[in-house]
Amino acid sequence: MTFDVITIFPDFFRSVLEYGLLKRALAGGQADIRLHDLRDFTDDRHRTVDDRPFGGGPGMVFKPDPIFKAVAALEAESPGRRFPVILLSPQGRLFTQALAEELMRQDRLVLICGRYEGVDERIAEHVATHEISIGDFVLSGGELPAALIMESVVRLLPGVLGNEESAWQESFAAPEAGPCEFRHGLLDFPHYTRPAEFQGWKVPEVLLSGNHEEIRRWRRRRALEKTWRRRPDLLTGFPLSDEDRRCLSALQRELCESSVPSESSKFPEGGQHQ
Ligand code: 9D3
Repeated sequence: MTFDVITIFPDFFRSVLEYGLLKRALAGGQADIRLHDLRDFTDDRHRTVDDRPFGGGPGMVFKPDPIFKAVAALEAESPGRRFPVILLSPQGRLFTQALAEELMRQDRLVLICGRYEGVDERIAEHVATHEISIGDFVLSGGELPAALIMESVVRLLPGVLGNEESAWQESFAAPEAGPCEFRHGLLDFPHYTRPAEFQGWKVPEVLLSGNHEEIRRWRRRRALEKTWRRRPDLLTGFPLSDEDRRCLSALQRELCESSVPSESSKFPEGGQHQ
């Protein structure tokens, strides 16, 4: 899969590409990431990519022409083929695992990284096929979002995770096939490793018991509990089994009867922290 990234900071991506999963996918030939300096698509001596906003206001806006030329040059490389052209912007649709799974089916993606106050709207209207945001927080450009999207898409490609199964399981398996965050709508259960006691903090007894049926039930219960407390939005529309329902009502009773501190009381000043 080929990613073409259009940016004024191509060097920004070097470290991301030189470590871990993306490095491995590049070396293994499952992914190819090409960096394009937006300034190479300007005509003036100063290699100008931005200008003042029509209508006034603070800051600068990316001019449409260099971005248009950069995308046209990429399209000219594979005439007649269509591929997604993604504009990263705070106004975009929210990036999700479902979108990563959709994008993974493409053999080529173009990612346009904006900066400053934004990008001339005609790019979103006439050049980009998708406009994507990675969340409701303010960044200063689309470079980190582009790197994030590449990471999440590349790890789904066959052969990248080493374990051929895990990518398959997460992206194609039927909902009943096994535990997986997001797709199956539950947060993960807690994980522990040795030592069984650390600083006086003990690993839950059940995990040392060797009773696999009990371990499975405990994990399911903890996943449900964490999701219910922290991300109740994920439970709407989630297919709960009878066992899940019993588990959640038991939890509800427990929380009503005892005075177990709620998740938010760890943060006295707010309450909305995740
Ligand atoms: C003054 C209004 N700002 C919007 C909240 C302007 C503005 C903020 C940040 C304009 C551009 C940017 C740069 N951000 C991105 O390019 C960006 C982004 C982000 O800031 N958050 C989440 N996802 C993304 S994708 C691209």
